[in-house]
Order: sequence, then C-alpha cells, then structure tokens
Amino acid sequence: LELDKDLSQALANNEFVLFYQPQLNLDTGEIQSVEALIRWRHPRRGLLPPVEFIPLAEESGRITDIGRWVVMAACRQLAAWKGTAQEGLRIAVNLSGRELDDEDLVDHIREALAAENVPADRLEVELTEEIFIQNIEHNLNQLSRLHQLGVHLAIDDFGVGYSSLGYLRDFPVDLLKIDRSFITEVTERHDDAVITRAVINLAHNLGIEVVAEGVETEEQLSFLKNHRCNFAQGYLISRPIPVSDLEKALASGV
Ligand code: G
Ligand code: G
Ligand code: NA
Ligand code: MN
Repeated sequence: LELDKDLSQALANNEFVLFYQPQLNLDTGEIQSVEALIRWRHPRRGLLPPVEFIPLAEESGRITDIGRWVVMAACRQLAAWKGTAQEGLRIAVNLSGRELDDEDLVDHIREALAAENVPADRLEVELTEEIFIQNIEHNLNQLSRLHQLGVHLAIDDFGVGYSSLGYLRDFPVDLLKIDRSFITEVTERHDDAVITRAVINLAHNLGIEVVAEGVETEEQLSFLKNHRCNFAQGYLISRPIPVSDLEKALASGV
C-alpha cells in the first residue's frame, strides 16, 4: 500500500526511466532495434525493476498513465537521435493487455509520434499472448488501427501463452519473440531445438520476422544464425542499459 501511494507520485516526480536492451540483426550484424524496459528510481528503495510495480500499477489502473509516459519518452528519444549515429534505431515498448483496454491508446500514440515528428515505423509495440484470450474483438480493432498507423507489432514471450495459433492469421503481427525458456537450452535439448526451428519456419512462411530472447552464448547465436532467425536479444549482446551507455556502446561499434 505504501508502494502504491509512492506510485501515485512517481510520474509527477519524474521517477521513471527507460533502460534499453539492443536487438542484433543477424543478417547485417547491426543493432537495428532496442527494447525499452521501464525502471523506477524510487527515492528510498533505489532502482526498481518492472515486476515490483507494473502488476501493482495494473491493479490500480495507473498503468494507463505510465504507458503514456513510456510511449512519449520513447518518441522523445527517437526524436533526440535524429542526426546522430542512432538515427535509424527502432524502439520497442511493452504494453500490457490492460493498456489496450484504453480506447484512447491509439490516438495517444499517433499524437506522441506527431508531436515529436517521428515516423510510425520507428516504433514497435510488444504484446503477450494474453491479448488473444480476452476482449479479442476490441484488441483486434485496436491493433489493426495501430498497424494502419505504421507501428510494428511484436508478440512477446511467444510459445508460453495459452492462446491458439489462429491469431497469427487474424492479427497484423510483424514479429515473434521466441520466449527465453526455449533458447536457454536450445543447443543442448533436441526438443527445444525442434520447437525453435519450427517457430522460425512457421513465422517466415507467414511473412513474420523472428527475435530470439535470452541469448547468452555464442553457441546459441550460431544456432540461431544457422536457422535463419532474424534477430537476437540477450545478455550475450547486452543487458538492458541506460541510454548514455547504449550511445557509447553503439559509438564503439558493439
Ligand atoms: O526489465 P525486466 O527484464 O525486469 O522486465 C520484465 C518485464 O517487465 C518485461 O518482460 C516486460 O514485459 C515488463 N515491462 C518492462 N517495461 C515495461 C513497460 O514499460 N510497460 C509494461 N507494461 N511492461 C513492461
Ligand atoms: O518479458 P520480457 O521478455 O519483455 O522481459 C525481458 C526480461 O528478460 C528483462 O527483465 C530482462 O532483464 C531479462 N533478460 C533479457 N535478456 C536476458 C538474458 O539473456 N538472460 C536472462 N536470464 N534474462 C534476460
Ligand atoms: Na520479452
Ligand atoms: Mn518485451
């Protein structure tokens, strides 16, 4: 409850910050996108990860305003990168199902992009399969509008949800992010390798690109390259880092 009270002040006090985790393009060897991951600089508790406050924010409904801040902050960052070495980068933001409930979400994203004069295809939205289980018609409508704007849609934690594959046919999906739990032992376990290859082939045959999450070893990276996975994200490439560290890392050619 105390944390919830603090959360009500956090936006006004400017206590949120975005960290960025790069995604490596396995064809070009370049960083093409970064995932924005929110942190809370709590005045007494220090830097808090999202698991410690996002569920709370979802319960109280504050997630809507936090999500708006995230989108605005990402757009501001994209604008700030114009004319720099980061110019071509895309930012992926995470949205929970609760955030899709907001009827004004798409308008807000459109306005944030326009306010910062950022092309919509620089922004990507990551959603988990939960959005294909409830409020399907509403969510389909929201995501179709978002996709029409030009925003890219990614399915996060793919393969561990409870939804059917039918949504890949019905929803405008651009990217699948294979859940870390399949990648961790992909070079040791035959079943994980089979699943990962099948997901890559399924996605490609549907015209969808694939990101592997949780890549921690060179062996995993080689496996993913050999099987034509498009992007890799994970500690091998980089942890989520502050924007200043990201800019330094990119400048030194990581
Ligand atoms: O950064 P970390 O690995 O602790 O992130 C854990 C989870 O928190 C991520 O899987 C992501 O789904 C969620 N998350 C991170 N940033 C945001 C955000 O800005 N909004 C929402 N809704 N979830 C986020
Ligand atoms: O739910 P989502 O996948 O968006 O959240 C990503 C989370 O996974 C973040 O909390 C991030 O810190 C964590 N993460 C990112 N890369 C790796 C990795 O290579 N290994 C492990 N163990 N965790 C990772
Ligand atoms: Na993820
Ligand atoms: Mn994510």
